Amino acid sequence: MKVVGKNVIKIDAFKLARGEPVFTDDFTRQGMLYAKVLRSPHPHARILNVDAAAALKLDGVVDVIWHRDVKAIPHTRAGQSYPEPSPYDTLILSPKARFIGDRVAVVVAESVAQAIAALDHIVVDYEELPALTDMDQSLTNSEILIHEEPDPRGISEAGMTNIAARIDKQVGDVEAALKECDLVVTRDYHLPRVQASHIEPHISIAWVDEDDRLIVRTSTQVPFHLRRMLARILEIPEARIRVIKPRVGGGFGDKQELVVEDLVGVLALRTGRPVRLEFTREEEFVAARYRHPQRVTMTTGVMKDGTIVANRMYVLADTGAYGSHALTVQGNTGQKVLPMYPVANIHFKMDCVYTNNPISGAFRGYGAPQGCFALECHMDEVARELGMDRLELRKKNHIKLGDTDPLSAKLGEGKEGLVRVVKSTGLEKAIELGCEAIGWGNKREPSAAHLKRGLGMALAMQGSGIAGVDWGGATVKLNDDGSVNLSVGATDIGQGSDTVLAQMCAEELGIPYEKVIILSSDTDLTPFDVGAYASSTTYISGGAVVKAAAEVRGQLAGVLGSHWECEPEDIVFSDGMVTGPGDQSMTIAEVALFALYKAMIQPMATASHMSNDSPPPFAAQFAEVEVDTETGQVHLCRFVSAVDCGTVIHPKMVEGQIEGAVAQGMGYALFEEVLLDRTGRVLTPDFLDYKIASSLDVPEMVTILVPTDEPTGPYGAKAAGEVPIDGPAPAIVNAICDAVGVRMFRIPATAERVWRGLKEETR
Ligand code: SMO
Repeated sequence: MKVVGKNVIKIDAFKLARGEPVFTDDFTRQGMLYAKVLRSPHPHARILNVDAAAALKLDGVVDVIWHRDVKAIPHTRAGQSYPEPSPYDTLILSPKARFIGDRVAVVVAESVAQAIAALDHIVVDYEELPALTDMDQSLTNSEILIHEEPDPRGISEAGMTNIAARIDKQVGDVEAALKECDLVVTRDYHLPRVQASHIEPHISIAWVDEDDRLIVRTSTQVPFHLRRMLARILEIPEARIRVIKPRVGGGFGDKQELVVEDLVGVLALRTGRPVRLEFTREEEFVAARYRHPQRVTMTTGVMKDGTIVANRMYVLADTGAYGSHALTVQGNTGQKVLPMYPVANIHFKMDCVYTNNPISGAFRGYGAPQGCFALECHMDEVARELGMDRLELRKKNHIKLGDTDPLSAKLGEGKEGLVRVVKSTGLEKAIELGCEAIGWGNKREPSAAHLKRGLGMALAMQGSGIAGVDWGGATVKLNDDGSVNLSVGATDIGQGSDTVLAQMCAEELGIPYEKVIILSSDTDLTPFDVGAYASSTTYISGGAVVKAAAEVRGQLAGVLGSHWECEPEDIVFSDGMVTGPGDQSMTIAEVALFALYKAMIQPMATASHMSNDSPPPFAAQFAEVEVDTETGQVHLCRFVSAVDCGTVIHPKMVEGQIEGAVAQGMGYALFEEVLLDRTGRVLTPDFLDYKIASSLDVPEMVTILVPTDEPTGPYGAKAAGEVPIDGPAPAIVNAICDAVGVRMFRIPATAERVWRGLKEETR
């Protein structure tokens, strides 16, 4: 291949390096107003009245809205395909506040400072209600109900309990199987609340244009879902809405959600002026989304020879005040994780409960990081109790080529009945190469007497899009000079999808990469795409690009076939040249001129692509740590990721995805945790108290790509964006246990927690 698999220059590299105005924030409109949200100081309270008279008298204040001013149309803010599997439990502005930080009123003013000043002058009359901030209490308590709406579509047991979503699915018979096992191991694993911490916050600008249309320029992963959702909740036709996604500075799932767009939309329609709303970092911690905190109970039944007979996973998760992604994230905790060991008896059960805590949602891995942590720590625990090598236990039981994912038929995300069969896997090879790179089996000496060294590993799998649900469109149009316009609904959020889609387009047309001009994610100008989530873009949107480009190539071959009097199939497109079976040959530019001015056709095609498959990418990840036996401090020395993402379209960008995931996964393992007090107030709303890994923290990282050829993927590609986030936390925690014999059932494994564990060990 000429372009696919090459480290071409990232398509937005130069404009970013030059600091061009590419982000939402770089854009302004004349007469723009600034919005600020007044947030609830109470975890649970009725909003009886809002008196904005004093605020409205202040300089520059244009408007203040609260729930009386907007129509109550229940919806979900989760950016998912219609019909969304998340409960319709949310209003633009609600008569009830359900967590400290919930929206109460919104101010718009001529400046940010004036909007902030006005917040203090709004008088709210609250009726405080008892609150639930503990998920165990929420599960059993039916006195305090967080959601009691009359028509809460999609809430599992609305009006009776606080359960937002539940799943209970079984393959085989786990209870019976456990009775036959030589050993049964049960453990609880505790996962913290963590924030995606994308550097660009949520930001949107909306205005009504000269044609009376609402234009929303926003930092999002889901422009087309937003258009659909906004039309419904703002009660204007979709035809009157245009969503434009500029360059996005990171999303990680936190922007697979309608977080601010409804407010700028409402206010632009009300005031007739452009309105801008940008979250502060504090608001990101209070009012954006978290990876769901969970407690995962794993039970594994195993025979003496290490054959796993049964696996049971029970998940209790905290969705916070609203249920965005409650069902599907927790579904993935089982569905994307348990198939790693495709045993005959699997039971997956989960309860996801409302609490009066801030809202959980999508965050890279979408439930799998929690499940993978539990399962892969548990495999080490099972191996230890069995007296078997932990690598051998995994090798004996992990999923192999041709194996069926036993849960997929019962647990499709939104679509049941699609059975997943592994058609490509590099997992064996990844394990082998990863072991070699980390030096598995010959631990190095610690660098000082008070330090102990340990090695840990974890296996991970994910999906490539949502089978039977995700789809995208692409349009390819050839220009006079042999360049092409490629327009896609797919959403580049910094991960580089514009680049890989342009590469695939160039490859298919046999033209240089530089000849592709890509436009993505503008609901007026590009075809539909579900957006950037579920690791779908390379696999799903890439499929659409390849189809559209192939069709344009076919059109050109047809035209040239009659001109050259040869079979279209015998015409070859390569390196910007088009050659026939004889000595006929033209540059792609000459072909374009011929098509446009002689044949008088516009070579152009639009294609759609979906897949009933979601082939898993695989990862084998390995950590080497040093633990300070005096302080409990863990130093991550080296981290090895061996990843099978099918055909690698752009090696450097995949390595970047993997290294970024290791940094994020390291934070999850060792220091990231959003702390709340008993009332659900965020105690760590900034980067002073909530630390993410910086370049000084990250270890030596070794990244090994283990390409396979996925038969259902474009050029054999699978996904890469999420799978490498799953393994770091369990690999690191397994390494800590290997070093000092302390099993961390709760992450992050802070120095204090490890130190406490060490004290207990020696007692
Ligand atoms: S966590 Mo992603 O937006 O599927």
